[in-house]
Order: sequence, then C-alpha cells, then structure tokens
Amino acid sequence: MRTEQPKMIYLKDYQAPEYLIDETHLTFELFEDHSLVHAQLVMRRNPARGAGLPPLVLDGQQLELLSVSLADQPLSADDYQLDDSHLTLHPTSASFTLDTSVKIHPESNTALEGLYKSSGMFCTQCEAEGFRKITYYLDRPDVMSKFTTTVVAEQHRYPVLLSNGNPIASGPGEDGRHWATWEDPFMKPAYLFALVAGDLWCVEDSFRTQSGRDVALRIYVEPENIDKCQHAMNSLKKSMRWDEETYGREYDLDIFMIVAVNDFNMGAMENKGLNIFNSSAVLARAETATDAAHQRVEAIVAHEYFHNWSGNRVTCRDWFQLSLKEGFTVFRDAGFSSDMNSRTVKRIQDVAYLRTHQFAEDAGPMAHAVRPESFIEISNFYTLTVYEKGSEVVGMIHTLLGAEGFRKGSDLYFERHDGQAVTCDDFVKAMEDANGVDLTQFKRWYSQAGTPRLAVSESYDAAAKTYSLTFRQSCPQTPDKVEKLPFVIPVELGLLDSKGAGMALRLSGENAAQGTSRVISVTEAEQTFTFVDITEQPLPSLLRGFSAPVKLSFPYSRDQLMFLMQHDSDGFNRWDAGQQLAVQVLQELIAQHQQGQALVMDERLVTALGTVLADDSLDQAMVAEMLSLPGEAYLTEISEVADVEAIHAAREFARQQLADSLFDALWKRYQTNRSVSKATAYVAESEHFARRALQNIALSYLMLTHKPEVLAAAIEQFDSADNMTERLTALAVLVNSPFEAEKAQALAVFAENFKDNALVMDQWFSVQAGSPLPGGLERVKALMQHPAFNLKNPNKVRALVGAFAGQNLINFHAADGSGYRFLADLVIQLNGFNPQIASRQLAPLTRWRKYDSARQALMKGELERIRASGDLSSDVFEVVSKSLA
Ligand code: B3K
Ligand code: ZN
Repeated sequence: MRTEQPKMIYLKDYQAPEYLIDETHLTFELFEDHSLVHAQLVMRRNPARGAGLPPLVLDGQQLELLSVSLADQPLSADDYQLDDSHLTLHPTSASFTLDTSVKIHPESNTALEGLYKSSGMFCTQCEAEGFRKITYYLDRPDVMSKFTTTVVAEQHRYPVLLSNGNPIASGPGEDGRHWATWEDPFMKPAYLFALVAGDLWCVEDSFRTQSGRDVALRIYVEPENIDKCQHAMNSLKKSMRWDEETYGREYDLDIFMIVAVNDFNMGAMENKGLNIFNSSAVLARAETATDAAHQRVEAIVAHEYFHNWSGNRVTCRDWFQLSLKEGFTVFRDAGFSSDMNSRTVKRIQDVAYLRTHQFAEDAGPMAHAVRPESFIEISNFYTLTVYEKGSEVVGMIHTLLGAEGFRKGSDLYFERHDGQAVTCDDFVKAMEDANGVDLTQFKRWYSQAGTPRLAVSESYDAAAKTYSLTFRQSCPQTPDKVEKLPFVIPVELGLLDSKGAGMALRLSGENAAQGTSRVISVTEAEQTFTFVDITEQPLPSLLRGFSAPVKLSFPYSRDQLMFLMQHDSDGFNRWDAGQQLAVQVLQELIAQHQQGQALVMDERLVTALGTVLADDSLDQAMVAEMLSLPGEAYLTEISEVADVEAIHAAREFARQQLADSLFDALWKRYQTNRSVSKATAYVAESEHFARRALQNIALSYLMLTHKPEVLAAAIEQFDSADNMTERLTALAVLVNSPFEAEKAQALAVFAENFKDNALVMDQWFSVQAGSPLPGGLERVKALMQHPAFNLKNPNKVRALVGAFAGQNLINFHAADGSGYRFLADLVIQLNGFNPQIASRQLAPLTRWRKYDSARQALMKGELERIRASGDLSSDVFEVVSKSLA
C-alpha cells in the first residue's frame, strides 16, 4: 500500500498551482485485463505564480507509465523523476503540450476510486483525489480545464460509452470494438470527470428550461432495472424547475445523464452532465423501495443536480473548502425537499439526525471545523460536520438575512464566481456585499469546531412588566485546541401567554413590537434581552425551527413542556417539547435502572402522547414523529457516561408502557390507516407517506403487547401489502418479536421473493442486523455467510455491519467486547481492499470516551490492534491515530 508515513496537509500552506491545464484530451482503451489511458494536456505556466519555470509535479498513483513526451519530444527515464505518487518533469518553455500513456487495472480496482468495474461495467469516481489513479495530472480543484474524452471498447460488451458534456462523434473500430468522443464545453476540475462503458438501457425524457432550451434527460441502468427509474426522473424534473424558480439557476448543457451502479462508496456523484449514482439512490418503485427510500432518491437526485451550480460552475479552491459546495448544496436540497413534502417534518428529521450524529462527531476525536485547518486524508472529511453542520451554517445566514437578502447574496455569488474555484470566505463575502452587512464574527462558525452550548435563564418583573432572557454561550474544547470565541447565534423565539397565545415582542429600547416570533442574535458570551409590555409571566419558546446548531438548555418543567407541545405556534418546537419531555422521563428511568429500582414511568408522557394521538386534526406525519421516542444513540450522545444497558432498558420499558396504555388509540389509528392503504394504490407523495408512517409506528408499538390480533395484523400486512414500506415494517416487527415460527417464515418468504433484488436484500440484512434481541452478533456473523452477502459491495457492508454497529447499540456494545472485536477484524480486512469503507465503518469505535472504563479499555484495545495490524491506508491511519491521541 503506502511506503511513507501519511502526512498532514494544512490550509495555511495553500499555494496557487505552478502550472495550468487549458485543455485535456483523453483517450481510453478499455480491455478486460487492463486499460490504457492516453492524455494530451495543453499546459502553461500560471502567470499568477510569476516568472521562472519550476519543476512540473504531476499527481499519479498506481499508474504504469508507458510513455511521456513534453512539447512533442519523447522523454527517457533520465528526463523525469517518478515515485509512488508523483511524476516530476522539467518544462523548458512557458506553454507546452504534455503527452502521457499509462496502463491501469480497473478490473481489479476494489477501492472503487478512479476507474473501476461494477457488475461488468466500467465507471469512475474521481472526487476527491481519484483522477490521479487514472492519469498523471494536476489533481486539485483549482486547476480547471476543458475536457475532450474518447472511449474505445468492445461493442458487444459495452454498447454504451459515456463521458461528460455533449457527444460529438462515434464510430466502429477494429476487432469488434467501437468508440465515442465527448466534449465538455465547460471548464472543470478533474474531480468532476466521469466515464461509463457498459450494457445499459436508459429511460429518456426532456426538460424545457425557463429560457426555452430543450434538455435531453437520460437515466441509464442495467436492463432489469428499467422499471425502477420513473421516480428519479420525476425528481430530476422537479429539481430542475425548482432551481430555476428558487435560485434562478438554469441547466447549461443539452443533455443530463444519470447512471446507476451497484458498487459505490457513497450515495452519488455530481460529475458534470454525467452524474453517477449508487443504484440505491436512483432505483425506486412501490414494490421494492420504502417511502424513506423514495424520499432519499428525490433528495439525492436534487442534491447532485443542484451541484451543477453550487459545486461545478462555482467550485472549491482546495479541499478545505469542501463545505462551500456541500454545506450549501445540502441547504439547497433541504429547501427543495421541504417544498416537495412537509417543511416541519423535514426539519424534524434533519435536526434529529444532526443532534444524534453530528453532535457526536463534534464531541469525538475526529471533531473538525466546517472548514478544517488540516487533514491527512480528505476522504475522511466528507462528514456530517462538513455536510449537515455546513448546511446549518448556510441556514443561519439565510435566517439572518431573510429569504430576499439571501437570494440577493446567492445571485451575486453565482454571478461573481461563475467558472471559478473559490473559498468559503468568497461565499460569505458575496452575502455581505449583496446585503451591506458584516459577517466577520459570524464566520467563526467556519473555523471553530465543537457544538456550542447555550444556557438560558429568565426573570420576570411583574411590576415593571418586563421579561428578561439571559443567554450564556460556551463551547467545549476540541482536539484542534483552537480557542473558542463567542459565536453569532441566531435564536428565533416567541413568548406564550397563559392561554398559549403568542405575545407581542418588543425589546426594551424599541418603539414598537415586532411580531410574535422573531430572531435575536446572541453575539456575546453572556447577553440579556429584555422584553417590555409583558403583562403576565410568559413561557418562552426558544430556538424555533432549530435556528442554530447548539445545545440549548432552559429549566422547563414537565408541565411547561406539555403546554408547549400543545400550544406552540412553531411545529418544530411542539415536537421538540415532546422530545425534551421524553428525555426527562427516560433519564429518570435510566437512573432508576442504575440504582436497581423498579422502573416507574411518569404518566405525563402517556397523557401527552395520548393527546397527540387523539387529535385527528394534526398532520399524521407529525403525529408519527411525536410518537417516536428519542433514539438510544441520541440518549447516548446527551449522557456524560452512556450506560448502554440502562438506556436500552429504560427506552424499551417506556415503549412498552406507551403500547399498553395507549393500545386502543394506537389500534384504532392502525386499523383506519391500514384500511385506507389497502384501498389505495401506492402513491409516493407526502400525504401518503404520512399515513403509512403513522400506521407503521402504531404497528411497532402494538406488537409489543403480543396480542394475537396484532400478530395477525402484522402477518396480514406482511402478506398482502402492495408496497415495501408496509411489508418491511411488518417484517421488522416480526423479526423483533418473540414469535419465532412467524418470524422465520416471514424472513424465508421475503428472501425467496426478493433474492434477485440486491437492494431489497440489503433491507432484509439491515432489519436483522438492527434487531436488539439477544444474539445479535451471531446473527450478523451467520448472515455474512449468506449467498447474497458480499464484503466487496459497500451497500452490503453498510446494510449488515453498519446497521449492527451503528444502530444495534445493545448488541454491539456487549460487555464482553465481542462486538468491538468483530468490527475491528472487519476494518482490518476492509482496509486491505477498500480504505474509504474501512474508515467509515470504524466510526463507532472512535466514540470510546462516551462509555464506562471497562468498555473504554476494550474499545481502545481494538483500535490499538487495528493500528498494529500493519499496512494501514491513510484513511484508517488517520482515524485510528486521532482516536488514540
Ligand atoms: N460530492 C460527492 C461526494 C464525493 C465523496 C468522495 N469521497 C457526493 C455529493 O456530496 O454530492
Ligand atoms: Zn454534495
């Protein structure tokens, strides 16, 4: 693997490139046992770097150099220097062409980076630094070039030959081969390069842009999947329209293609004009994909499409700026999903995810700022912090500037930087310039890691009719040791009177009230805001819509939380009040368990959720969200020291209490919704998602009662549902039940029916890997022997290993350390052929500081064993060494 110790790279060391590549002409000759890549690069000295002709250092890894010519002169081995990762040349003029030919081995590329094969087709993944595994190049995002690509391959096996841009020529070749040439008129960095060759079918459609141009839309898949593309196509057309309407952004090429591949390290990739997708992020139809999968497809199609502007036309100067495109694009896709479905539900799901997983990352050894200062392996920085927290940061700018001001800023950003590779500072500057504001202090969100805490206290002066809120912010130390200065924290808030109505909000010193919900900016370590004309003691509703990614605390009583659940005008905060109430109740149960007491649950949680369940006027998706108790992972995150058994026992106890106490209401909701589902054809729209979500969460509670009528209902739903959403939930509740015969029967029937559908089998694996019943590790080990399992396929690894270590906390954290040992063995194995997946799967072990000392020792022991296993990829090396530091 590597020969030298991986090195840390620093943002402060950034320098513009010494040379530029104006044109890139590539020819690929694809064969079964090797491929040849011929590159002609039209290059020149970067005028911004001054005079002189320093050595030209090209990136290249795992390439066999066959020939190199500089300015048409063939070079001999004395003329250049070659090592594991660079080819160094010595140009003699400021402008020249460079020709190289290399041999590579896509057929044995298991890392799925660069050019590789998946299910018999050739495809690429170049972001972040995969292009250097294809040819010698200046593989950095600030080198933008115009690409022409010719692909030559056997006609019979690879009838479809694709690359970026527009097709300009094609024809037959010798020996049953054929070729096609593509030209991309837009300058782009090499990470956006893509090539596909395979036996693919496509679904075709078209889109007329707002300026009247017709764009051909094609989704390429393996022939057997041609019936699963319509949802992605609809999502694409909706995204294109939405980006025109919301951001004024129009698509720019004559053709937009998506290709689905089965072996892919992440969700999808925004290559210019030729997006390559994990098949799990494209294929969806009722019978095989759940509602969640449909929504994920819609969101990822949108995300990759939106990158055409936020990422491709305006790209990143260097990889430290990754959030420039990712944070912004996540923000854009969240806006889209909110408009397509329910805004509040989308916000609830995003925040629950952020608070559980990004907050944990921010508190762990890999914590980093949204714009990190350093890294060893950039692949490790495609994180929740860069993506989700990055999106929150953009969202706060939106909150501070308002929708109109934000749009002015984004217009200026796109106009000013079209065709450039820029920084997060450039993005913020455009927002500042368009609005005449100063965001200097706000930019600390980009440079300071860690989740700020915001402690709020109140004081009411009845005589003066004033109400004060005092905010104290702090931020825990993170491994980078950067000193934390106060953030700008936009807090949207309201004050409720005793009837639950919003009070007029006038701050002391203001002439008039400004509505009943408003945003205040907390900018100091400690700051007090005083509201005037407050005629009775109010109840504050704080951080509405989760207006900043902070941990807010306010000493609410349980009765106050119940009041907010019913009366807050902000839907997100109604949900959050319910979550906070549940957290208080669960923490009490956890303490009882730890003290060896019998568990007794505060009845108010039953009352509160019973009220929600009885309210037919509420959005059913909201009801479903409110019925979902905070997950074990979230309860872990908010614990000082997480007690795995107590958390699990407390949460299961609470679920059982709710199921028993609310049986009638749950059963009624279940039966009503199931009968509507039976009478209605599947529709992938929010109202239908909502109905099924409530039906399914009701079923999972009901099943805890072990009543025969519920078992019968689960079996009925499993047998006769016409869609995967209902069928998979029915399977899951059976798998988590003690009804062994019914469970075995359902698992067998499901596997038999879907054995030929890899994506459905992934769900079958996940449901079992996630089951908290005892014996989890043995089940997972047995499933790894199943014919449908394949360690080389990332989706399979995520479905089985990821679900076990990430979601099945009670089994993964078994006190004997067996779960840790299993994961470490697997990471060592994965490290040998797919470092990116190895490093991702490692994450649960990095959280060792959260656990008791016995578990800490076991987890650290496994990290040490990985470190000592030798020949670590830079990906795994970085995570392991930072975790043990
Ligand atoms: N930009 C890609 C992610 C590439 C990850 C490389 N290891 C997908 C996305 O965020 O749209
Ligand atoms: Zn992205």
